[in-house]
Amino acid sequence: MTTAALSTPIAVAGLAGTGVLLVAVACLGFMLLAARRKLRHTLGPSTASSERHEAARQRVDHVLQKRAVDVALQPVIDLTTGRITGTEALARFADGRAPDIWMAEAIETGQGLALDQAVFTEAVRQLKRLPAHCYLSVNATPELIVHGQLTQLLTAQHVQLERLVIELTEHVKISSYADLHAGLAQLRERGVRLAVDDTGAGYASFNHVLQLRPDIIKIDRSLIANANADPARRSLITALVLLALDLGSTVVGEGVETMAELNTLASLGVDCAQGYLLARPSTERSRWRVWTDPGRVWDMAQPRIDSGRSVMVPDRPLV
Ligand code: G
Ligand code: MN
Repeated sequence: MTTAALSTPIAVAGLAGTGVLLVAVACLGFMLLAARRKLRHTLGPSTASSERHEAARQRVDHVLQKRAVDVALQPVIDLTTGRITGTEALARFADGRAPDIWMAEAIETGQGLALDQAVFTEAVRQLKRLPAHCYLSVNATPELIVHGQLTQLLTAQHVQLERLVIELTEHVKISSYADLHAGLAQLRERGVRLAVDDTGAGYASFNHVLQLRPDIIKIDRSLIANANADPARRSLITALVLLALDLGSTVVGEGVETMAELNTLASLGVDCAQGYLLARPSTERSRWRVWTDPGRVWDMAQPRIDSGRSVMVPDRPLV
């Protein structure tokens, strides 16, 4: 046998061996890929998104540990007297992101209720900074009312319950009115007032108001904006004013930005207004003192946008 004759089968065998090896490597590759995919499926999000998740969890944790949330107040003004009736507490975070974004992040990391409780606690603490003629209105989610043990929380903080208003947003769908009623009953029996927030913007406004029979109906800015130029918006506002009359509720128009909107609300019988036209929300205690001064009256003919300097006007009746 020649060398050539000998080497051919060896070469063939060699080639076949390389082929098997390649197939084996490819198979192993596929198996590894499949295993990784399966692992990713079992373990949840990819590394990048689990890092994001962990960073979010730490951010929320920091807020919870350090109580790193500030409270801005915005006055609610009686349209017939021009006097303050109360203030709404709004959460403000150091990074400037909106409270809704923080809340969504906390829900994702399983800290939704904890953040809700922390923000609520920080907000109600401000009541002691306000004089007796002012209520404090604090936003709450249905989840917080059902599971937040608010009665215990408020009792522990010695909050004057008859000066507290809880605003329940209309944006969130209520899964059980029975649970919500049970949670609210405890608070309302003790003198806490209930406001339906964002009325007219969310799910089934009228049904929500009928179910809850709130002390205060807050009309959403989406109905207020340009109501002066829109008969349909004015009809809806009137419908809410009539409903409020039957329920014995007070009506607050939210997000009032122009004189035309303010005059429209007054002419339709809305009781109170809140919005940039009257004062922007502020975290400055000195401004809270100016707003809540018993002598302070907003001149409804010229409320001026309150952008840093509070405008004091003489204490005189409005016409
Ligand atoms: O949904 P709720 O009513 O809680 O929302 C209050 C929000 O509306 C706050 O973030 C507050 O800063 C904002 N806000 C208050 N007054 C005005 C206003 O006149 N115009 C607008 N666009 N937003 C306002
Ligand atoms: Mn609100």
